[in-house]
Amino acid sequence: MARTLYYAPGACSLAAHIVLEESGLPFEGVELNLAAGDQRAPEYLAINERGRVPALVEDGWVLTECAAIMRHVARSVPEKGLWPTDLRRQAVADEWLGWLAVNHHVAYAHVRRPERYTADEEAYPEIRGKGADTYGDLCTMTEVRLSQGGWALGEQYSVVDPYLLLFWVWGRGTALKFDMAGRFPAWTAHARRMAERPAVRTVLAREGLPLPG
Ligand SMILES: N[C@@H](CCC(=O)N[C@@H](CS)C(=O)NCC(=O)O)C(=O)O
Repeated sequence: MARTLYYAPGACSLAAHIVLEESGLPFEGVELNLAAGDQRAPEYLAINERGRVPALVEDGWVLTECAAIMRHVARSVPEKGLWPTDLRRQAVADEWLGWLAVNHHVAYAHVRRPERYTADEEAYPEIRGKGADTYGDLCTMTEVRLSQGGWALGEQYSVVDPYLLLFWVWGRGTALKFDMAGRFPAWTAHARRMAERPAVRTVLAREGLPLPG
């Protein structure tokens, strides 16, 4: 099967990229430059009319939305255990994916893309500031959830963990510059454990991102 992942370095596609690498499925990665507007090029809009990454294409079939791609890839390789089999564990995995997608991602969008939330450029600093505060609050809640160590679902590594790494990377990044190790030590320990995984190291290197330190 021909399988292609459209991604941008350091974007939310990072999580799907890691899950695909963990899956062991063969795929081609196509890198988009969001700053240059590749996502709005007609060739890409023909794949994802929303003009966003990630997009996964399997033999011409297109799937978008990070969480959906991660679930689909994980379920395609049940032997890897990236998606739990136990019903309640599945529910908790869905709980994590939904919570992260509608809270962390949206708070971060206020920081990076204030133009989505107001037409008034003078309001950008306030929207960015409030988005950063909200992101910090969400990080604190994440820290509490991860304070018992292990992976998001306990002993079982799953698709939730790469998604968590994405939001840790964004917290560390230039837009937020959070002291992740100082403020969120349990989450940072999780990020460091992630960095021991060969698939994670491969993808971080491919996307030009430093390892969690
Ligand atoms: N709900 C989508 C959001 C996708 C999204 O917003 N992707 C961003 C990168 S993190 C993007 O492509 N931005 C390009 C733009 O806004 O022009 C998902 O979870 O996949």
